[in-house]
Amino acid sequence: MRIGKLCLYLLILLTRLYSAGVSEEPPPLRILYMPGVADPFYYTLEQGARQKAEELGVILDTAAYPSVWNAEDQVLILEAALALEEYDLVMIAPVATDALIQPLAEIDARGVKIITVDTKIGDGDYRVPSDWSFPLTHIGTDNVAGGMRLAEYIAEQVGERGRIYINTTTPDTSTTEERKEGFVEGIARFPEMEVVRIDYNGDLQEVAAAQTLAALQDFPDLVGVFGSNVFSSQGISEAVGQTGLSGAVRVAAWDATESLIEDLRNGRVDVVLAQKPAEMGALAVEYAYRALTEGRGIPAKITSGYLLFTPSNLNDPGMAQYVYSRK
Ligand code: T6T
Repeated sequence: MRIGKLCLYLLILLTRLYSAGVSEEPPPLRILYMPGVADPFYYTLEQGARQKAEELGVILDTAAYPSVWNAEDQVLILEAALALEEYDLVMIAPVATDALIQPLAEIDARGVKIITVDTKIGDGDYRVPSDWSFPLTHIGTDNVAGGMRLAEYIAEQVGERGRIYINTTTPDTSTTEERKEGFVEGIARFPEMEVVRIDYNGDLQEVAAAQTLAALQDFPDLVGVFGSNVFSSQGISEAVGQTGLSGAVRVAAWDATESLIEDLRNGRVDVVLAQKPAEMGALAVEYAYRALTEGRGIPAKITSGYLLFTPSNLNDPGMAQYVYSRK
């Protein structure tokens, strides 16, 4: 009889120990989002990430939005946010390919994983071991392809002939450099077309506007201009509008802010490339979850989509969803 009771007690004890062990849920994944600058693109990226985080039970915090595009500011804001809370992973749009390598490597060495969204560090290839191959993955637009597509569109608009101006941000912003390269390559396919000047605006709209006004004066026969991101394109649109050259000078804009879509509607801009920042944000959270919660392997590079807004599809019902949210 005593043996029977002993066995019963042992069985109860083992069951309780087993159920205690099994029922312990792993703590929720904690992700910190570090945007590049305060603008509708990064705000829309955050919206997509937040929606996916809610679906997966992930805790997502956002660091303060930098007011200007600057590596020192971004690192200071990032480190301040990391000092306040423990995170499993940082999803960041690094504002400089080289300056952010060391600060992010130190964070990675502290056990906080990194995913880059939109912009990259180093050459962006995280498969080949290097000083910058530590991020789990990169998620972003195919910027070279988008640049080439806009060049083709503008070439078609101007009869495949004439002089073109490009206004972009900084030489160490991976995305806008890729767009510029794609656009230049695209224009080079048309023997009667030529890029006559490329200006860097430091991601400041007022600088982009002033530079564009100067280019329009220096090259009165310009037939087209390309802006490689939100502040470049909005600055170009401002300048072309001021000079009354809308229509005479075709404008290829990058990023579907409400302002640029309005400019497309009023004829100041001829085509707008819309990235899918919400998709970018959602993919970053989803792949962080796959890697760190589910322990699955993930690709070193994931490409999110883009599409063109043109006067002919601007009012199509399905397009409104691709306009970036206002910050
Ligand atoms: O075009 C986006 C982003 O893709 C790029 O990396 C930097 O500029 C924007 O944030 C718009 O300001």
